[in-house]
Amino acid sequence: MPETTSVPFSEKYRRIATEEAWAPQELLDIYRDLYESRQLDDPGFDSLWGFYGTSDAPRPATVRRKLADLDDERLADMDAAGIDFAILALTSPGVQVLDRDTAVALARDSNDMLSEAVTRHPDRYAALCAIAPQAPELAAKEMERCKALGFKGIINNSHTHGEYLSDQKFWPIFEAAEAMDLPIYLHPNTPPKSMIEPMLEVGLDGAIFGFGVETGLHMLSIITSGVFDQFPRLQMIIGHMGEALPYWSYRLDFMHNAQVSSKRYENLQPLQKKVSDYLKENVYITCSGMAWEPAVRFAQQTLGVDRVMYAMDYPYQYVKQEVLDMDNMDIPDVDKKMFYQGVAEKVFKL
Ligand code: 1DF
Ligand code: MN
Repeated sequence: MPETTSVPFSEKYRRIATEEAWAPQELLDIYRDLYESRQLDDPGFDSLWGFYGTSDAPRPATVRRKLADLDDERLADMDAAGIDFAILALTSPGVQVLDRDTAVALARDSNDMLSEAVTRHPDRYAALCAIAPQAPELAAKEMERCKALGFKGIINNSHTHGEYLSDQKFWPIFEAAEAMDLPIYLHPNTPPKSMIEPMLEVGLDGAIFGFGVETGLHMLSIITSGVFDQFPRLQMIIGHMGEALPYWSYRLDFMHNAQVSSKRYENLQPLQKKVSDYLKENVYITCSGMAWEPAVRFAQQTLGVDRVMYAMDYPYQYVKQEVLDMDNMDIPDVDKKMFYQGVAEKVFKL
């Protein structure tokens, strides 16, 4: 099909896009300085923001401009793609690469800016609350403040300085999210230094593959560390069609049981349920970057129609044609409405 110039809004459903990135100019400036000073010892950050933050090639320059816009350009792009409503979140790695105090302050500032944008355009936007996992108790406080401001969930951009939320020191974040009934979107980050080297060597560390490997591992380790046994009502969201986990779930169930029953690892302990049960009961997935009918249908089949929703991943993957491809999927209209609208309305309480 030819690339369309504009996609009409649908009368059958509201199209809700659920992984839509933004960044205040202030944060983009910080990223540029961090990259240029090479302070971080984080080759993934340097790879990602060395590119998006400084390249003058058309795609990164456009991404930078669109990230910082929360008004005319973004709304015009949504109109042209037939996107009714966007769930906005601070782009990766958010404040998670910063030192603790700067991260806490900037999470708060960026949440205030995003809240103002939602107030300006309440019929087009809802927001996820950015947190600094570097300070879990303060993150829980910020979540409470954001909940009062009308935020619909939390954004966490995968690892924080190489550390994972499966580590119990971060569990106050899960406890607070469960208590406040706020879903946590576990968005990709670049792989940490300890993981990235062979990916960087071949240029596959980014969104093409490295993101998915890193975030899939992170989600899986949250499951296997027993987070959902401790916090059974907690709900999380992962993009990119579940970062491949739905496709793996049969093997995950078999191997988890096999390794646990033979006591192979001290840190792989029995769970109350099968790994795939947590995917079906505690995890929602979005099709960000993977608007591909066979994958959507597979995910709906394995997780359930009530667990799979639409996301565009604007501005990184702004492709109007994908909306038409999703409209034309050979699935029942009720399921399509769930995909575009119903699941998002439920998980984010829109
Ligand atoms: C990219 C992709 C960058 C995604 C992102 O944030 C991002 C990219 C910095 O293409 O480099 O959110 N994504 O989710 O696929
Ligand atoms: Mn994304």
